[in-house]
Amino acid sequence: TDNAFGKPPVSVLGLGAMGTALARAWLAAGHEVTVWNRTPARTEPLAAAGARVAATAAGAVAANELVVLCLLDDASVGEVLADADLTGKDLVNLTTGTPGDARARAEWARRRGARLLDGGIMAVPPMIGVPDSGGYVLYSGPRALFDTHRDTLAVPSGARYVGEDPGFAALHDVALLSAMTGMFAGVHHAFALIRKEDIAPGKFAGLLADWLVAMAPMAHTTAERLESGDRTTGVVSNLAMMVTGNATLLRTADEQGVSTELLTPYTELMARHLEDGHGEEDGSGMVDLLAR
Ligand code: FVH
Repeated sequence: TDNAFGKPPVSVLGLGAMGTALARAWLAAGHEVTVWNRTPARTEPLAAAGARVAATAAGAVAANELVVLCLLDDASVGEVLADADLTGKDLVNLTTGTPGDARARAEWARRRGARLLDGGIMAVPPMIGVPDSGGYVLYSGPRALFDTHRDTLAVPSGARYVGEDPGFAALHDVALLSAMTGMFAGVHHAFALIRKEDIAPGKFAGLLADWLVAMAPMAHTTAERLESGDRTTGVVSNLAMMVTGNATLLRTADEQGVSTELLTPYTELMARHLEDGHGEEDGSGMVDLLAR
């Protein structure tokens, strides 16, 4: 039951870097928190901060209606909950997995009498419980379940609901992380280009970050092209020009003694799209090429 301040109690299973940060945030906000971790020593700092410690995962599940899982992977969720009575429980699974994992886990929970919200955490542990950190958690699953726990879920980080399909949080999460991976690859390639020159990485970093921020709104223009289907009206940087420009990127990498392993696959895809007759379009057609 809610405590005197109307704050629902929460069970947190999995006290790695992220689970610990989540449990601390709920404790700091005045929620009663019950914790469990496979390696019991990890519960000690939280016990010192006021958490109740369950001896077993089943005990932590039994303690509260709202049960948060933050484990290494989907397989560990299955293992940890194997012996727990999930009847009537509201599970919030913040363990990273694929959309398929989330859909299967939601059905698995339903068969065991529980409701499940899946969550994708767009934050690192130091951002948890920090207002305005920019972090948030994407949630998907039953809307009513999200609304029931919305205030509690908003404590560690912003809570953004992305749909009834239990796989959507994971899908959004992985899509964002995939874009981030491409950005990391580009950043590392850029630093490699200047590595052996008399250019201070610290000074270059400012230019690089500003440039990436300036280019980020292209996500919106891509979305507009995908939604309208119009790939050519008002194009300012067409594919034919970009493919020619890519050759300069590759030749510069050669001149600087930098591997082209990161750039080559994408430039080859762009060249293939050009050969298919899309030279007057912007780059949004690459989405169709990839999704085929
Ligand atoms: N940390 C981060 O930056 C990212 C940010 C975005 C979201 N991820 C996901 O969050 C999940 C947990 O990540 P984490 O950082 O807390 O991970 P670890 O510190 O490695 O802790 C892992 C916990 O999982 C427990 N565990 C692992 N396998 C099992 C198992 N078979 N049975 C029971 N528990 C298991 C582990 O227990 P122990 O090793 O302490 O006994 C930790 O509690 C994850 O999905 C990230 O992708 C974090």
